Amino acid sequence: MVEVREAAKVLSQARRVVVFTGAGISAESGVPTFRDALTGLWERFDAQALATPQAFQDDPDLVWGWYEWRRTVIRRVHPNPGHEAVAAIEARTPRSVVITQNVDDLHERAGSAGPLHLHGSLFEPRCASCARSAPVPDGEEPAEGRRLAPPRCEHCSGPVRPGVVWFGEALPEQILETAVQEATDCDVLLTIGTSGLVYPAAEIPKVAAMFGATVIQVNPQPTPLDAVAGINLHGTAATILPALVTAAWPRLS
Ligand code: BJW
Ligand code: ZN
Repeated sequence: MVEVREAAKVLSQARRVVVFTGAGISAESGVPTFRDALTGLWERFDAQALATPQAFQDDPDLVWGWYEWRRTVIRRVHPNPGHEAVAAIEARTPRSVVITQNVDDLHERAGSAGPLHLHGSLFEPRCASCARSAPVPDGEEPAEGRRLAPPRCEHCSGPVRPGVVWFGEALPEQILETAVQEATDCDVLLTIGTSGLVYPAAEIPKVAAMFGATVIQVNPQPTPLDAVAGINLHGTAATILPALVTAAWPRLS
């Protein structure tokens, strides 16, 4: 593919690379994307309505059960060649950083060093009342899912909530600030598997483009970021990214 060769050339010459990822990079590991239809117990619900402070307040067992079920799914799956290629890009580029919207830990498990989690993590529950961190529960959830009462905080007995950023909540200030700074400083921003619909995260590729970086997008579907990307690679992360790494660093692959 001509575009892969062109992207590989730009990537191999870059000194600072930002890799910006969304749910699509984990899809080929077996993790449903955020905008995939929900299944099982949550079939008749909309993810965008469940991922809110209001939903947790109205029905904590439904929302906590959904997040525990998702954490079980993630514990059972493995990073795919897309995550591995991202770690390879990091290892081959003098200055690089992974900024992810994902709440899974598949970048870490593929060997990426300290990805910035803009929307939090499924592995950092905290008290909804006093904000102290809470232990990650042990159990495994059934495949069809279930309602589950959130544990109680051992300090104040408040309900424990997932350590993720819901709609209407602020992103972690320091992480967002670092991410924006990295976007202003990079030569190349690689945006992978995101619909580019959720703000302020979706600003990050736009900031990079505005500050002169080449934006390379990997996605099988069109997104609003097509307009920002100088190079659009239409395909899946687990197919395109290993090919991109091999083309960029043929002697190291
Ligand atoms: C593949 C593939 C394969 C498939 N390979 N690709 C400006 C304008 C309009 C609205 C707003 C605005 N600023 C803020 C807002 C409101 C709101 C928002 O953005 N709403 C929009 C929906 C309109 N934003 C917020 O509320 C944010 N907070 C905020 O702004 O606070 C202000 C504030 C300041 C100070 C004090 C208080 C408040 C918070 C946003 C938090 C988002 N959180 C979620 C949930 C996290 C927990 C959970 O997972 O449950 O984060 S929402 C959800 O969307 C999740 C994701 O990280 C995020 C992005 O989704 P992503 O990753 O792009 O996934 P999908 O499913 O959308 O797309 C997958 C893509 O992959 C597709 O393109 C596929 O084609 C592709 N794909 N297979 C490669 N194999
Ligand atoms: Zn508490």
